[in-house]
Amino acid sequence: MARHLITSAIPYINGIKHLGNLVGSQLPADLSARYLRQRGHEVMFICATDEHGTPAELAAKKAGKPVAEYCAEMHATQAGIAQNFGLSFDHFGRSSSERNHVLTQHFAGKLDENGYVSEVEERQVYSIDDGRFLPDRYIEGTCPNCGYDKARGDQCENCTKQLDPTDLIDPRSAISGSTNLEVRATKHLYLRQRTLRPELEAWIDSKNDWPILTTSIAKKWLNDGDGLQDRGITRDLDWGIPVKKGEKPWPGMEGKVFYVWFDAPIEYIAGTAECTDARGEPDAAWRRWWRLDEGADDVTYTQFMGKDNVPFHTLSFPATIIGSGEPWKLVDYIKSFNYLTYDGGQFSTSQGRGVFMDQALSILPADYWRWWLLSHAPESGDAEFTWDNFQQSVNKDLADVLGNFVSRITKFCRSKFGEVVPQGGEYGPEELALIDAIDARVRAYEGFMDRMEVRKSASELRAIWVLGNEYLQSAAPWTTIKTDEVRAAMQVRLGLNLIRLYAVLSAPFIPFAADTMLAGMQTDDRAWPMDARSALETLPAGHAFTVPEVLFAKISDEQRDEWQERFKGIRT
Ligand code: B3M
Ligand code: ZN
Repeated sequence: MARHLITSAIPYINGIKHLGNLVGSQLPADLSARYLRQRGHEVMFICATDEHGTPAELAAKKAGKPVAEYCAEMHATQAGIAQNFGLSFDHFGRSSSERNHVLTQHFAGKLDENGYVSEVEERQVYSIDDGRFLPDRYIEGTCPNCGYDKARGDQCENCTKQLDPTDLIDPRSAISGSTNLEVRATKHLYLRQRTLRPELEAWIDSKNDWPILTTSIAKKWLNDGDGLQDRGITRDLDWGIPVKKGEKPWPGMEGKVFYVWFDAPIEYIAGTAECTDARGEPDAAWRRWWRLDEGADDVTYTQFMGKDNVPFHTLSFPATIIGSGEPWKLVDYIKSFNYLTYDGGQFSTSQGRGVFMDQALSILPADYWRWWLLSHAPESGDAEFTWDNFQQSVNKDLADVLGNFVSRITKFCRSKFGEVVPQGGEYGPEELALIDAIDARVRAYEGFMDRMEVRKSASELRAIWVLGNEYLQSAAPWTTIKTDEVRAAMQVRLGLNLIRLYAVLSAPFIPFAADTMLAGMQTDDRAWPMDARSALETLPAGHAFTVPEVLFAKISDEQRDEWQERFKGIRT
């Protein structure tokens, strides 16, 4: 048994996330957490809402609510949706928590003590028409690196380059569109990432097992132009974590807050610290997940995120950790994802183009989405959601292959032997061949799951379902029973045990259907199969079961067309 710390990139608070956000971080992180728990490991799975910065302020303003109240409500909303999607966080925290305030100020204080913070008299963009300094992402303009004309002041989403607003060509306010901008002087703290470059480079170079996507982005920005840039870590905003050196005031920084990207990853740690144990007591042992001097050296830490988040997790956050000079755990493996596109274009939060998490659950149960999203995860390149593809995948994989298997075997047994597992005779060559094939595929499935190869895991799982269907088709107990009732009973016993085995293997992908299957088989034996032969003897002759409800309903052409129309854009 090993210990696994898993974090998902923490979603911004300003609104409900779309399926592209979900598949790029929270969902694959959940897949991994569920799998590792099932394999008997100790798992700490942390997510949270990312609550600071101007997006939160503006969204609250739009909703006509004080920002703290808006964030509290939206956190509850996001937490509820996450739960309905089966996201099995051990804790879903908030970056605005008291704990994160303290930890963020602590890190800033340590970085300063160690000489990694400098005060910079900065010229910053002030919007005269908006009456405020414009935070980075609320200045739009042309990217100096790639020429994209809607680059934001913090990052170009086209080429992923981290930017400073003053880098932009032809800047304008993204709040009002006004170009009536001027540059005013203000003082800010900078994290001297440049100084930490040798340590960061050595650390990144030591990670030769990371996905190419992660490493290539990390190296690109490590070696960008004249090298890694120092980053501003404070902002002129009201909402955020007040700038302090540990518990002490920071002279000259009164009224300023830390930059959202400085405090957000620290919430991974704060979120763990906010965890409560089974009795609802704070978990005093959280430090054993994070402090190398308190037991975290045997923790494997994996982060999940979309590719635009990679620079912050390979450079900025590690710079915070390393620069603190304290023995905090660094990430071991970063699983990053490309983008999911929607029906020939992008998901768009502002235009409501695509399917958002709440809408998805209002039309179909979570497992339908989980299965499609994970089996099409944008791992090696971008992936595209189309309603056609979704319909096919659900109807074939879930309804025809898995659902049909469960329904045929249980209904046949009920009609011939009643709702109990029949005895039957010994396995024949067909059954032994099936058992061998399952063993081989389960080992392959474990290999892909261990390496977090999401798509390959899904197709291996599907192949395991197919084995059962093919067996059932050729064994044909409905024919066997006419001449050899004992043999037919054995075939059915094997089939019922396969249902339990499928529930166990499929649970990381489709946890709700897995529960239904186990409930039908009237067992809670979720033991991972060490060898298929004994795993398929879990339900003995005489064990009662019930025929489960239809596991997966097919998506009709009418539904497909209606949904395609409904989600095409301009959400109100
Ligand atoms: N909230 C961006 C995003 O959701 C940001 C991630 C923070 S991870 C510490 O894509
Ligand atoms: Zn660019």
